[in-house]
Formats: sequence, structure tokens, C-alpha cells
Amino acid sequence: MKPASNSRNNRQWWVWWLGGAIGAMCLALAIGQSANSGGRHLSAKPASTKAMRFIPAADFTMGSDDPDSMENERPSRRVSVKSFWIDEHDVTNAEFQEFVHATGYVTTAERPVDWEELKKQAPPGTPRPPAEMLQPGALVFHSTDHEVPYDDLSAWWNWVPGANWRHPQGPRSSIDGKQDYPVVQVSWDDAAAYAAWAGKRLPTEAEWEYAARGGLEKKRFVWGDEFSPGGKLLANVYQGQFPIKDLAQDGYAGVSPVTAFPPNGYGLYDMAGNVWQWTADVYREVPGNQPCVMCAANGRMINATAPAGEVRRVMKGGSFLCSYQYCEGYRPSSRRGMSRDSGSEHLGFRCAISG
Ligand SMILES: [Cu+2]
Repeated sequence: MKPASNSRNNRQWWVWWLGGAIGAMCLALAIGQSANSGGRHLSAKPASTKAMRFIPAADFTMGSDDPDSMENERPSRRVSVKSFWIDEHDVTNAEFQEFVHATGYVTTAERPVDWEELKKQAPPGTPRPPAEMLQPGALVFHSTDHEVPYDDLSAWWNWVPGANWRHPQGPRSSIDGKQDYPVVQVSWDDAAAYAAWAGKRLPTEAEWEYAARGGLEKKRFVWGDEFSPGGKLLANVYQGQFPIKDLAQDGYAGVSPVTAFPPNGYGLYDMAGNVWQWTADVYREVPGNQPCVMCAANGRMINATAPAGEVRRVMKGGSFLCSYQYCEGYRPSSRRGMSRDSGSEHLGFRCAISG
């Protein structure tokens, strides 16, 4: 389903702006909601370290000095982390479902959009968007049948009413049979609410990156310096001409079950590829950031969707849409900022507990 189409440019603009701005408004709603529910959805169950790994305190080299990295990863620096526990795998649809059943929590992407509220954050003079775009929904990836410029994200993202964690690609899609797939289309607020309910928290960016490195120091990938040792593909990423066709040489053209690929040195799955993961940290961009083409496009999307003063959070790990030719978002030092209120088809999370 496509947004009500005016001119193409209009549509493009609304897709980007709504993707982020809906969030800020939903944040306000969420705050109201938790107040109304008397904190119901935040009542924690006892924390358990089942299916978590213990990571001892350490100093490590965070970021990268590699000229083949993005500037927001540089320079590398020594960082200390205290001991902590981290989930072996991303939070699955089954786990998120348990949370929703227990609490009645409604995710950001499921809440209707109130234009009167949204308009307060819009640039002055912003026209009312097409009615269809004020329905609850989210951004969904679609392939193309031709090459597209990498600075036009609307070429491969659609605003889809009815897309949410239960219907990641829109109303006709479902998560039936995908209980062990990572939950997606969740905002940072949704992730944080789940973590609080589970008696956990989101990992910091430093914890996440240290855990991802799996005991290796200054390696380009979470398994070493070579992308596909012995020709093996060790993560769910994009192969082929983006965004025309993912050749699925790694076995998957989209999201994969959370333990489909080998774990890293700490026994953690999908610390590279499959879906990006929210972390606790506020995102700060390095001035003069000059990333690869695809990432530059994404950077623009983020800037275009972030209302002034809005807080972005760091996401890590890359996804099934990250490609060897372009962004290599699945490198452990790779990082991106995303409006805390935005969900996406390629973004999930895992939790941590201080150790
Ligand atoms: Cu990428």
C-alpha cells in the first residue's frame, strides 16, 4: 500500500518526516499512557539471567581508525565497561508477545497519529498530510526492479499503514511461524518498556560493542578481519545489487531466526547483521561525517526526520539490508542514530543486566 500520492516529492517528504515525527508525538502519548495505566506495563517480572551471557569488566578499544570506516566511528579510544549480562539473542516475537499479553502494551507503530499534536513539532506552515498517512503504520522495505540513486530512500522504503510488530511488512503480513525471529517495528520506547518489564535494561553502546567483539581486539568483523573466511557467510546481510534483489547466498533474503548464524566468541548470536539493535545511548554525530553512499543517504533520512531537539538513540549491528559494497553496517564499530520513536522493519533489540 502506498501513501496517498500527490506529487512524488510530496510523498517522499511525508514518508521521511512522518517516520520520525510520529515518534516524538507518540512519546508524549506514551508518557500519558504510562501515567494512565498506573505504570501497569512497567511492572517488572523478576529478572532472570537465563539465556544471557556474563561479560566480565574490561577495557577495550572502541570504534575504529580504519580509513574504510565511517567518520562517526573514529577515532578509536580506550573504553572501560563494568561487568554485565547480555541476552544471547535478540528479543524474539514470542518473547515480545509474552510481554504484550501480560501488560496490554501498545507499541508506537500501533497508536493512531493525532495531527493536532504532530503539527506542533512540524515546521511552520506544514500542510496536513494525506489522511492515510495519519493511520498507525511504519516504514517497510521493498525491492526495486531497477537501479536507484542511493540518496533517495523513498525508492526502497514505504510508509505502510497497518505495519507494526505483528505485521512487519503491512496488514497482510504476519509473524505466524516466526516465533523465533527477532521482533521488529519497535521504537526505542517500546524496547525500553519491554526491558523494564523483563527486569532488564538496554545495553549501553560500549557494552554492546564490547560484547559484539566477542573477545577479539580491533577486528573489523565480530569473527575476525576477513569478511567471508573460507567463503563462508557468517551473518545475515545483503548480497547482490541493492535494493533490487538480495541473492540470499547466506540463506535468507530478509530477517532470519535469531540463532540461524554462528554465535560470536561470547556465545552471542546476530551481533552482526539480521536486524539493527537499539542501545541505551543518546546518539551524537561527529561533525563532518562523510559515510559511504548508502549510509550517507540514511544519515540524511535521520536528519530529515528528527524534529529540532529530538533525541536520537544509537543503534548497532547492521541488518539484512547492509551490504558489503556499501555500508558494512554489520561491523562492530558501525553505529547509527535513529529517532527514539521510530520503528523499522530492520530494527530490533536485546537486553542487558548489570553484573
Ligand atoms: Cu547498512
